[in-house]
Amino acid sequence: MDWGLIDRYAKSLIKEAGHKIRLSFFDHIHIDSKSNANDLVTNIDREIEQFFIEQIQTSFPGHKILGEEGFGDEIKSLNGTIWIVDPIDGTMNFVHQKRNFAISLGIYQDGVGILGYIYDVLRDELYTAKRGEGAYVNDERLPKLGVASIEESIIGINARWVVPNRYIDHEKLLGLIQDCRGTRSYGSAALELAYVSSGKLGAYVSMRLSPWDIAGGMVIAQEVGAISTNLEGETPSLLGPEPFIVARAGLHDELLMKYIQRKR
Ligand code: 2AM
Ligand code: CA
Ligand code: CA
Ligand code: CA
Repeated sequence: MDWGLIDRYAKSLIKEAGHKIRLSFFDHIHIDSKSNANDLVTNIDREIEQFFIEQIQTSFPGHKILGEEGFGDEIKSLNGTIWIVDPIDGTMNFVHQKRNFAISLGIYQDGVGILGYIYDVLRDELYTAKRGEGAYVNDERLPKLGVASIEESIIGINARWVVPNRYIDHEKLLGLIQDCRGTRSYGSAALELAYVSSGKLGAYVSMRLSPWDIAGGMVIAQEVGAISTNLEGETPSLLGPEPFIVARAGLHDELLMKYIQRKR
């Protein structure tokens, strides 16, 4: 497999998709809701996903594609070459703020993440990584992450996980809110993964993320030494929704041992 070629192709697709999204700001955007009133999707999410799928299918007919909006293949195993794409991660931000959203893409070979991309469309910042060759934001290399304590870390977390919820013991999580330096919620899982990888956040925690939210970011995180798991400390399966934690090495252990426990 010529991963260099695939990498160059993926980057050009993402840049073109980003350009299309920026142009869409001048058009009327049609908004629908999916699983609930706050779970939004627009015609742009669908059009961008279809753009990726048509291009990838034409150029790499043997590859499979998993996309959030369902235009790709039905994926039951990670065998083969799979492109996992979220055309707009942070749709609510796209609709309400026209910023703080990203395109996320991960390319996996037999379950192993080879290439990862997160494109902050409005800032024109492309986070990339190639397995074993490091991670970058645009042309700048991201350094390996050093150690940091909870007390000196900013944690990315949505307030909905700190109120009673069906996934975790929220009172333990309140301890984390008290002990850490501060919390942020950006509303785009992909960007929050990019921020952990580039040292802007110590960790990011969410109780329900899907493969397309994390597939690109996990490849980037791995290259800077950040650890991505579910609540059991296992690598996410990328076959369905799961709780997700990404953090610097030492922080990750402390989060799972002390603060984040599955509800019994
Ligand atoms: P999305 O914008 O692509 O749907 C919001 O906190 C983050 O969680 C976004 O990255 C969002 O991705 C993701 N997310 C995953 N499942 C979601 C859901 N059911 N409703 C809203 N956001 C969801
Ligand atoms: Ca969505
Ligand atoms: Ca998403
Ligand atoms: Ca999305």
